[in-house]
Amino acid sequence: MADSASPIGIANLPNQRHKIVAKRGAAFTIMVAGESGLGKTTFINTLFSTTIKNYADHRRRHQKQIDKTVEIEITKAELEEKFFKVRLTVIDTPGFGDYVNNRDSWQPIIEFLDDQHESYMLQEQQPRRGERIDLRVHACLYFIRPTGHGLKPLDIEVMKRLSSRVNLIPVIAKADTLSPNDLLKFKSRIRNIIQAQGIKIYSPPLEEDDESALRHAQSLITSMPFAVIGSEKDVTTPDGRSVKGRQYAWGVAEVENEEHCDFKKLRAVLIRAHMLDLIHTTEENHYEAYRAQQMETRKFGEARPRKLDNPKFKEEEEALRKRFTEQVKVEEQRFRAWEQKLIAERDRLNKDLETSHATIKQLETEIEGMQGSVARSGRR
Ligand SMILES: Nc1nc2c(ncn2[C@@H]2O[C@H](COP(=O)(O)OP(=O)(O)OP(=O)(O)O)[C@@H](O)[C@H]2O)c(=O)[nH]1
Ligand SMILES: [Mg+2]
Repeated sequence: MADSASPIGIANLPNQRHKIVAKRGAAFTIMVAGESGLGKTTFINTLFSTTIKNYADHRRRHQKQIDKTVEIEITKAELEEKFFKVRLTVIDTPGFGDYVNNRDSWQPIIEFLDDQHESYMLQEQQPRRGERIDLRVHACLYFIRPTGHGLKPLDIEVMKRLSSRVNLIPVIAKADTLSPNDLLKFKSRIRNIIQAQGIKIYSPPLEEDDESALRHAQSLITSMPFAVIGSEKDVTTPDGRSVKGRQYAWGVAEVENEEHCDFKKLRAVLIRAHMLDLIHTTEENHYEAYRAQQMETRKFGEARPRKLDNPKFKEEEEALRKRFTEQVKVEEQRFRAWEQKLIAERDRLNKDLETSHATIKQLETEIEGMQGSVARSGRR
């Protein structure tokens, strides 16, 4: 499936590492998250169907139902990339945002990520470290609703929490619903918000010594956040090709056409060019950060405190309470200002009324005066 034009990450590795990796293959775990109904499950099916050889034979094992996802689901598959085996695990999560209490709906995803670090850390502390069970997530794709406007406060909050735990890759869902122009504007808006909010997203490494890799990474960065189209179906284009895509009256939105969306770019980042970087940064940055933080707050070998006693959890609670109080204050101020404006308006209206009354009075006097003079001239 690798086309020769795109750089193959594995082949670019220093020899030593290349050998080790090629012999053992790699275990790679991807997670999808985001609001409900954005096509997360469909994306997973699309990824499997475009990367697994003989997918038709394995369809039943890998294809996921695209009913609403209601719990965290784990699917495994084996890919072969240029004589190199990848044990791919994909974690599908229930979409959030359609409950009254949004907080509860994404909390399990954060806990899942922490639990994997925790479980790996405990296994590392065992005297015999045999084959470990490792479900640490190497890349988390965060699906953004293609509104064309920006990010919701909920997106920002969840992305912040994800980005401190995992390599976060934001993606724009259902790219076929935005025009190319609107898509470009939307991308730049989202990049600005991400920067302004200080959300750390995954960025392909810029290797200065390899010109073509450098150019490739730069072009990836300018396309971020990747816009994707997902589809379970093969459809026929007006020029007679059978492709994965979505059929419309105007034609076909093709999954693997770079003019239509960034699916191929995203897949190349995940499966080809940057898989090892994603694995290493997970180990070196995110896992290390978790380990260091846990070491600070508890003694060696001690179990993780229950959620309620967890200082981090308390800290979050505290931050939330503070934000709530601040918001109430802001609302109160807004209300005061509004009240002031109303009072001023009332005074102005009262004044107007007074002036009108005075005018009416004066007019009445004038009328009386005129009536008086008419009566007088009648009598004459
Ligand atoms: N137009 C368009 N529709 C899509 C795309 N991907 C998925 N859909 C449709 O969106 C609907 C929801 O898709 P799912 O894959 O179930 O969405 P989900 O994000 O897994 O939803 P939850 O499991 O509820 O979180 C389905 O009707 C899909 O056919 C896309 O790229 N473009
Ligand atoms: Mg789903």
